[in-house]
Amino acid sequence: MSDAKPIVGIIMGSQSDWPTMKHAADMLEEFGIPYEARIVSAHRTPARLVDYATTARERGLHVIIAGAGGAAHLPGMAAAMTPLPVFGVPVQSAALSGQDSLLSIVQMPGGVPVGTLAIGKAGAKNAGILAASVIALHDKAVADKLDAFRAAQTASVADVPVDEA
Ligand code: RP5
Repeated sequence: MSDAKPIVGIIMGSQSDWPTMKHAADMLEEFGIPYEARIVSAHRTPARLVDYATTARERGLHVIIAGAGGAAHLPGMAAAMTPLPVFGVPVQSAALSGQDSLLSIVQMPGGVPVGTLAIGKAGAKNAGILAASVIALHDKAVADKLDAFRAAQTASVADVPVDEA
């Protein structure tokens, strides 16, 4: 994590979410975007959530990535308290494999949007890339890195499949 002032906030409901949410952080690192990562639980630390979300914009954040599992209220509650774009990552749960997390996050009532990603690692990775896309609108260095990332990804795809051992 760099010492620069964070412009993306990654929040998660529990320490147990970090192995998933780290994939968002990894993408932000790749694009050179300063971020912060915090445990903020809608259920266990509601006052921390209110403080985090209500001060996010004035502290200089541009985007919030929020990951939670199970009865995953964190992204929606954060979105209720900040005008910043909030991207929600459904963390894979033990009981219902993250389908509970997904439905909890995606079914926001009209008027309070949460951009909802896929369950688990892919969702966290894409949340990081999506946050970079937002930052890239006004940051040429990030835009160039994002273009390079996409070009490398495209170049990595073979034309013809091969037998694998
Ligand atoms: C949610 O409950 C968290 O986001 C986490 O995904 C899930 C389980 O949390 P722990 O019991 O592992 O702390 O609030």
